[in-house]
Amino acid sequence: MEISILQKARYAYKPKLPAILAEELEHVTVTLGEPTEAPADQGDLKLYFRCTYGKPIALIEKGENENIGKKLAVGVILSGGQAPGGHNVIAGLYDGLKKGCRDSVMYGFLGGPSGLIENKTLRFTDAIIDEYRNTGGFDIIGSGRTKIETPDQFAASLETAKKLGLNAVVIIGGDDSNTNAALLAEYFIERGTEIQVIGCPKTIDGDLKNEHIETSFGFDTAVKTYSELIGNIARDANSAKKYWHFIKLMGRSASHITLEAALQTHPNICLISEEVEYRKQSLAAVVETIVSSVVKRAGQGDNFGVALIPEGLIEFIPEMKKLIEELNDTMSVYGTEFAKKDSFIERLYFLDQYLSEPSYTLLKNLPTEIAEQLLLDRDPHGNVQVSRIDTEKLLISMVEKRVEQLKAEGKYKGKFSSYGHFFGYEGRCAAPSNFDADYCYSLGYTAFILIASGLTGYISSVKNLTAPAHDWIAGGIPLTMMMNMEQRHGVKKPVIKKALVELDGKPFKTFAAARETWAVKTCYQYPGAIQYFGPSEVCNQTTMTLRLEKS
Ligand code: FBP
Repeated sequence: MEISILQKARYAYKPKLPAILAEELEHVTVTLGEPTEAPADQGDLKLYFRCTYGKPIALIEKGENENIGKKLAVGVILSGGQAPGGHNVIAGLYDGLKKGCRDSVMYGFLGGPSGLIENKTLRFTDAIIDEYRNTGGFDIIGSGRTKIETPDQFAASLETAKKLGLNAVVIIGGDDSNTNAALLAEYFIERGTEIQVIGCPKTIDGDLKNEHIETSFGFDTAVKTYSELIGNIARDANSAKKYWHFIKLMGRSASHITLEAALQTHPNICLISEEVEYRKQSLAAVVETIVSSVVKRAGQGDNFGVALIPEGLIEFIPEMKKLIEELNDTMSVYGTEFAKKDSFIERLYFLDQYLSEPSYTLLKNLPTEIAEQLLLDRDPHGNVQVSRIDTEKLLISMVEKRVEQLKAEGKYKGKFSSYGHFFGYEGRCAAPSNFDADYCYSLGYTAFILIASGLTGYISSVKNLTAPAHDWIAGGIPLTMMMNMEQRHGVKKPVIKKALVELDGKPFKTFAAARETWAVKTCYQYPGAIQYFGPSEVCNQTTMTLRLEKS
């Protein structure tokens, strides 16, 4: 197969490791701190995690480690949405494992957690790993969104692990997948086995982070990719001066991607879902925010602009949130009956019986296309699939109506022409930036040290990420330390808390201090493409979000 020159060069790239991981491995060990506590619901969590609750934080340090050289068998799973760098987590884990003992073996579970349940595997070789080093995508073994939740699924997972003679399973995933990792770790101990489970923090959404996990991998590359595209569109808008571009950006619930893209590109409008919810802004109020910029810019002759919209916005607008909750509840109870309704009108009639009056009226009055999208199948967690709702189109149509109204009242004399875009899948499999390539490789390598040190129920952690990789700090965080109890499908369950945008955090405040200027003036930034080779300040900088949070 023909491969591009860049790809060849990326194969040869040697990811940078924290200094401690570049040591000879027999001189690397784990030191354990004090027992830890979850931030909330400790009592309930102790019941769920009788064997694994409250373990100490593990720090990788210099020291003798006789376990490192033991022969091990490890299985790895890529879980959930793709994120740049996943292949490097696998490569780091593999290289660590093989450096520890050449006879160790590593399996990849095909298609996500279902591969573990159904025992579908690929046994890695040097040649396979080499073909995927520093590449984007999850295609080395594929990913999936199956949740290991029924007793049969847990039992089947254990059976597979036993059949393969595994010492450990590594789950590379987001908050839900790492919650699963914690439950599996507990289950394996309860069943009297020594099979360990280690998680790795993945998601472009950037919402798996806390004091110990500074960022999830993939966020850096995905946002840089979107920011390049937004910058290109902004430059086009400023060249042609005739279109407003409404750009919806991925990120299921949290607006981290949109906020970071705004910090990188300075759009005229950037909506932050968490703020909309905090201010209890209605759909009409959100539209008014955009219209105000459209009108002011038209007043100075600028009939163009760029507006960024987070994918999850719709679920944070109070009246929409209520409608979606009622729809989710109705579908979870009457889903089979609902699925039998062939036409949109039939579905509406059906829902009239179960929705509250305001929700039903709202649904009826939405553009039909949007209403139909709200009624699509739910994801495996019972949630509406926000990436399939054209929020940008909804806002465009509402802004259009409003400016027409203002025109009729003589309050607006501009021209409003628009384009809608959705950037999501464009960024999830991009070739990882140097930051993500290094970070992911270090996470995989760290996961190996945690396994070789006999730990289970931990997530691989690499910190101090705004410093050069040499100074990064590697270790393991007990998963129960990141959990609380939340209502899921009417039942309280342990979950890792999603990190939403904090309105009193530096990234949001930095944006908020500039946005009034951006709304009126044209001051776009054009970040350009990710650079892989060149000066460190061009190639190795991570996101502004992380730099501001750490400053
Ligand atoms: P993860 O949380 O699994 O990393 O997935 C994130 C995401 O990319 C969201 O931003 C998006 O809403 C969703 O996945 C799309 O899901 P799908 O890949 O199933 O279309």
